[in-house]
Amino acid sequence: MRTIFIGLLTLISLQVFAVEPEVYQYNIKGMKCADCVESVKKSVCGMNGVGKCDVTVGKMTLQAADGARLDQKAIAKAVKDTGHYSVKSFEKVETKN
Ligand SMILES: [Cu+2]
Repeated sequence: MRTIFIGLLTLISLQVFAVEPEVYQYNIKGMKCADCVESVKKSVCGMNGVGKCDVTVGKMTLQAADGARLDQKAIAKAVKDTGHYSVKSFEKVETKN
């Protein structure tokens, strides 16, 4: 009986802490072609805390790696340091459970 109770408690707390990784979408200024996409990919997709990384011309979607959060300051800096690009705006994408 006690074991079942503890098992149930564990299950409940796991549900509470199983946070979906956050997803953000970015508008990026200055991107014009596939080379721009490659450059931005190179500097952002391998960053610490970045899981899924999808880059198209002018747009980027990032999903945080498991248990990590996206460091918006570091991401904006990485985009800027790539060359003539900058994060114009970004917003959180609602993910369904
Ligand atoms: Cu380009």
